[in-house]
Amino acid sequence: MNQQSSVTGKQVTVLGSGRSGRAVSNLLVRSGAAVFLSDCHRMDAQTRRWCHQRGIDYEECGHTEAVLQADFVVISPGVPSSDGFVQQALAMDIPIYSELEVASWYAPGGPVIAITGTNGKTTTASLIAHMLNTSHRSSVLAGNIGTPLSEHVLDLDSDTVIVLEVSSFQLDHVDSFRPDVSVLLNITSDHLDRYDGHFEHYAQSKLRIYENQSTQDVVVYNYDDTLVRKQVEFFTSTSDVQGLPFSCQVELSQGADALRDRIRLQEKVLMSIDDLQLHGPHNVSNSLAAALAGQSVGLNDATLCKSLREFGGIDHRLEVVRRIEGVTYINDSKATNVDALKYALSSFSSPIVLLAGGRDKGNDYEVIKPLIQSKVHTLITFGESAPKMLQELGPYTDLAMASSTLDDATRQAHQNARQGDVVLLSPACSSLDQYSSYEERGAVFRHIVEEF
Ligand code: UMA
Repeated sequence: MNQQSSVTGKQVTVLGSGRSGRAVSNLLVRSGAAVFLSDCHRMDAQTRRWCHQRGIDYEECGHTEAVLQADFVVISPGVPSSDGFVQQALAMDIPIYSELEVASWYAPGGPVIAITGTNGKTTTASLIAHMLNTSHRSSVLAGNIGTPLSEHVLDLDSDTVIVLEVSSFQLDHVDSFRPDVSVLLNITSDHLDRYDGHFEHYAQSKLRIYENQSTQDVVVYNYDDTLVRKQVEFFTSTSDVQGLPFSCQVELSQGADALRDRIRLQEKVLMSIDDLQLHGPHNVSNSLAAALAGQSVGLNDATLCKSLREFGGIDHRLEVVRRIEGVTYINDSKATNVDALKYALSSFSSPIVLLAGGRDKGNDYEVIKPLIQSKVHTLITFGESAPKMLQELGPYTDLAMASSTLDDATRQAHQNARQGDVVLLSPACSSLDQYSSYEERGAVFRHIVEEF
């Protein structure tokens, strides 16, 4: 089953009634399927009403055997593959698809650009969408960034460029998903709690972004990430897919590079690195990736340059909230893993008061100890992981303390910051111990800082 036409008359179970689950249920019902929506928690009244209005059967407060009465099962990104019923469905040969897979069956035929990576995918996807807007190309930005593709896909024209931020969870159950341009930014440790502590399983999931690509398709990849380079170069050497590398470390005869203050595309100088609106070394990489993806769907150099000069970044990612008495407050709530914290610390030359903590995802803090030692004078941890982070990272700073909440931690930071410091919220953990999302956590931080 990999075509929308095969959906009509089918019995489909959808696991999870969040944004993805509701959007894909709607898509399936509109295609003539009978949908059974199952959630492990209580649904709110609005969702129950929504189901009644669309003739969707549902169960709440737990998945039951009923989910197995299906021709296929669609899984929301937040539902782990280790779930007992997912395992039973697999044992019974009931196909399991991610929401992204199902939505992709309905893509009307315009180019699809799919971006994945541990870090930088939201910024890169947003930058590509900005480039397309700058050139007045019809485009839609969807996926892990917040709006599932299922929500949009029936309303798109055949020339609309679909820009997708794709998470490993969304790739776990793809089957025929085939982007025209895939972008692989980097793969470092994240979400190990979902992959039984196995980095290789997480990496394999990310690499699935290009598994169905074929002639005339393109993989844009980070040449500086050894794992990514080896895997993609093996794939492109054994297929008709074109590999387009980008690097901030070596000059490349094909692809994009950024060295000695110049950004080059296919060996031609595009602009100066200093002209990028985005800051930080990781954003130079993201800009190269976006430029190659934009070029692959026909954008010209003038459009790429203009967009790279204009694009100032996204909310909650190294966002300057306010400067108070010489102290700069930065909201990097989107940094939900150790690598993202590493990028954030590398982006500032000023002394740092660091606010970090939340729900630990099996984090290994070893890699950031040298950066903590050289850049952070005060560490304030908060949330569920506060004791672990204090114990592991505290010895590498002048001052370290734990707070139970972000509110307390931010006030402590305000008291301890000196003129010229950066107070950086870059948690390295998910927000789900105390908030519904990293956006909510970032908004709380902003609000506290704005009240100072
Ligand atoms: N649920 C079950 N069974 C389970 C687990 C959860 O029924 O075993 C239910 C929950 O009770 C809840 C629903 O599933 O009702 C939630 O589903 P979900 O967690 O998949 O959330 P969605 O609202 O569908 O949001 C998802 C992505 N969430 C996750 O990947 C956890 C959103 O990414 C994404 O924006 C959205 O689809 C649209 O594509 C968020 C995220 O945190 C931002 N992503 C991770 C990240 O960026 O690191 C991968």
